[in-house]
Order: sequence, then C-alpha cells, then structure tokens
Amino acid sequence: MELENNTFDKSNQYVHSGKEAEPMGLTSRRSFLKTGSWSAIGSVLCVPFVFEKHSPAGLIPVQIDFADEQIGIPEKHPDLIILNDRPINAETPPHLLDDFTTPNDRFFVRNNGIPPEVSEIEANNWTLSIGGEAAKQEKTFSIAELKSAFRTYTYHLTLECGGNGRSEFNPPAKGNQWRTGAVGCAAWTGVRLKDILESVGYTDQAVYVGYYGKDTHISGSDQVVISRGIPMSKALQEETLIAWAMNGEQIPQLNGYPLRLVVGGWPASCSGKWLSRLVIRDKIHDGPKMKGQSYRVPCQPVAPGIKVADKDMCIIESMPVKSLITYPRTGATIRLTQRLPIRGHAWAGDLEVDRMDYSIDFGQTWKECTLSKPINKLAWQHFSATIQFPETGYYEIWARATDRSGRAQPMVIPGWNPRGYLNNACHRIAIKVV
Ligand SMILES: Nc1nc2c(c(=O)[nH]1)N[C@H]1C(S)=C(S)[C@@H](COP(=O)(O)O)O[C@H]1N2
Ligand SMILES: [Mo]
Repeated sequence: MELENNTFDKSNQYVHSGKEAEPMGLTSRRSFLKTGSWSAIGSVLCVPFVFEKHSPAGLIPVQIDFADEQIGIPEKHPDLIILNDRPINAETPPHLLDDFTTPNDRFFVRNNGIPPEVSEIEANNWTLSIGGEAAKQEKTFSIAELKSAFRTYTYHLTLECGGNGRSEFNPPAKGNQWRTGAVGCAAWTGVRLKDILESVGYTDQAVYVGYYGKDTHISGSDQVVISRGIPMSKALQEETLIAWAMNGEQIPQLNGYPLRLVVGGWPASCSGKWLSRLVIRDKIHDGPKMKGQSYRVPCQPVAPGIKVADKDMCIIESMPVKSLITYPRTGATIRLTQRLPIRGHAWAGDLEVDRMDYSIDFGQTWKECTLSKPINKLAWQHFSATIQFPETGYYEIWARATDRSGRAQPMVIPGWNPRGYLNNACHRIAIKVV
C-alpha cells in the first residue's frame, strides 16, 4: 500500500497533502488521461459534445480540464467515487463518512436502472398503492395522506449494500467493485410500514411484502428493474419506514425522491426507492432480483470459484457485524511524540455492536475502543481511541467490531460466494510514524 504524504502538524491537526482518491468511473479528467477514451464524454459534460470529431486527438475539453471538481453526480459530493455512470453507482471514501449522521450529499448511490426525474408537482401527485394476494383490500395513498393520517417517526437507520466490499473477493465476482463505501446512516423520517399494512389489512396467509419503484430499465424496455421484499416479521418492525425525508430534507433524487422504503440492518436492496407500490404476498416475493443468485449466498460454505446451484442459495437477511475507520485517512504520517486519535462507526445488522477493538500489530494484540450506544435500534454506533505508537515505522491500524451474539469481524476475507456479498473483513488503514 502506497503511503500518501499526509502529516499531522504540531497542534495535532490533520494536514492533507491534496492527493485525492482516484475515481474509477469514466467521469474524470484523470481517468480520461489514463484511458485516453472519451466514450462517455456526453455523460461527463451532461450535454452532447457537438464538434467532437473536429477536436484534436487528446485535447481535453476546458469544461473538464478546469472544472474537475464540478464534474460529479447531481446533489452529491464531488469526491464520491463513481464506479459506474449508467446506471449511476457511487461510493463514499471512508474519510467522507466521518460524520455521526451521513449527510445527504455523501450518501452512496446504488442504482440498478435509470431513476425517474420527479418534479415537485409530480411529487405532490405521487401515490403509493398497496395490494397483493394477502391484502384485505387495495388502497392508495398520496404522500400528503401518509403524512396526515399516520404518526410520523424519525430513526437513524444504517443502509449497506449487500455487495459492499465485493472488490476484495478472489476469484473476483461480477458487479460493482465496491470497496468500503456502500454504506451510510441517515436520519429517515416517514410512517411505519407496519401502520400502513395494518390500515390496509392482511390475511393470515401474509408472509412477505414486496416493493415496486418508478425507475426504468437501462434497455429502455418496460421490464421491472428490481422488486425485492422482506418477510412480515421485518416489515412489522417498528423501525421499518416508508420515508419522505432524509436528515430533515427531501430525499435526493438519486436516493429515491420523493418516497422510499428504509429497512435498516438488511441489505439496502430491500429499501425500495421511488416507491410506488407494495404487495402483501402469500409466498416469498418473486420480483426481479429476489430469485436465482441475486442477493443470495450459498446456504453452506463453498470453495472459492465454485458454481453453486440456485437451489443451494439462501436469501441474505440481517447484515453481518462490520466497522469503518473514518479518521484519520489512510496514509497519514504522525510523529512518534504525538498520540493519534482514531474514530469511526460500527454496525451489526439487526444486532447491536457489543465491543470494538483495534490492533496496530497485524492482529496479534487488540485494545478496546470507546464505543457509543446506538441512538436508536438499527443505527450505527461510534467508536474512538487514542493510539501511542511504540517506535517509528510503518503501521496498519485494524478495526474489529464484535456483535451481541459474540461474532467478530474476520481479519481476512470471509467465505467466498459467487456474487461477492457480505465482505465484513476488518477495515485497515496505513500510518507512518516518523
Ligand atoms: N427502485 C429501486 N430501489 C432500489 C434500488 C434500485 O435500483 N431501484 N437499488 C437497491 C440497492 S441494490 C441498494 S444497495 C439501495 C441503495 O440505496 P441508495 O442509492 O439510496 O444508497 O437501494 C435499493 N433500492
Ligand atoms: Mo445493493
């Protein structure tokens, strides 16, 4: 791992050298310089590049050369790492996740298709219909009706993509090569899914609730992009919300404006965006990305690289225990006379994190961190520690969370699985002590 030239000055202030994380998509000048390809230039400029064929080879359009910072995705921090620009998928570098509550512009984006463009007028006319074979009736609500007819709740809920950390699996798994940043914890405001389900009524045959959203398929066909669901027990959990606000503001367009499901602690694919319909099912929901190998892992551990039959794959439910060091940034340099404060977050799906440790000797010894209680169930927790290094040299700080059931994060990559889900290996950062 290459060390960046970051230092702590005398007052122990963190000084950053200016070397930024390298975006992996096509939407930056740097990646253009690397690939020399403008295949995605239209999407970079957001308008057609009219005289592209007259542009001398290798000439970088001024818009991109001098406005690198402005090229990003709407409503999002320019330093999100873009993994794919059609559909848009972008993750948050660890140091941008340092806030207790993830700000809207830093919250990752995982789109399977093309999001609807929803104006304020369309949001005012937005409806949520509820039906399905186990519903006692078909009902439709406007957002205003949801707001006025039901009690409103706000919860901090951790959302992590099932594929977060996929990039480390070997043999590699297809799909977005998420590193550590497909996770965030925001304060979501809305109504309880439970209250809506009870107002509609459901039979004793009800086993699952599935969602449908208004995004469209990348091919332009009217195929449903994704329609996943959750068992009744999770749907009836008090913290499972139908939300219209994120951190007290409108939900960003890319994160599901004007209405989305928020199912904390489970793969974020359960949290349907641009929510327009719910179905109360008398069987496990069978929409796109519920079946086959999607969001499933082998029911029994398998050897890396092996093909697993669909019938031997099980649906992912609660996410595993995990943590992230959000300060300092990897590559920092500190003087031996200084003590290094570290901090970050830890979460464990449906469970609480019980204990947080760090190691500076590659896992031979561990020291306990200070760990906060979650602000509410299914919210991430915060940890901190202060490290005194014994001598100069290269160190790695490893962070390891342990959940209520006694399960701890693995130090190496956990069980390989065909789609590269659930990598909850310890987060590591590099520190140079001089
Ligand atoms: N309608 C719809 N809902 C969706 C998706 C989608 O593509 N379309 N992606 C899912 C997946 S796989 C994830 S990880 C989360 C990501 O939520 P975010 O983009 O707000 O971070 O949304 C989920 N809900
Ligand atoms: Mo996801």
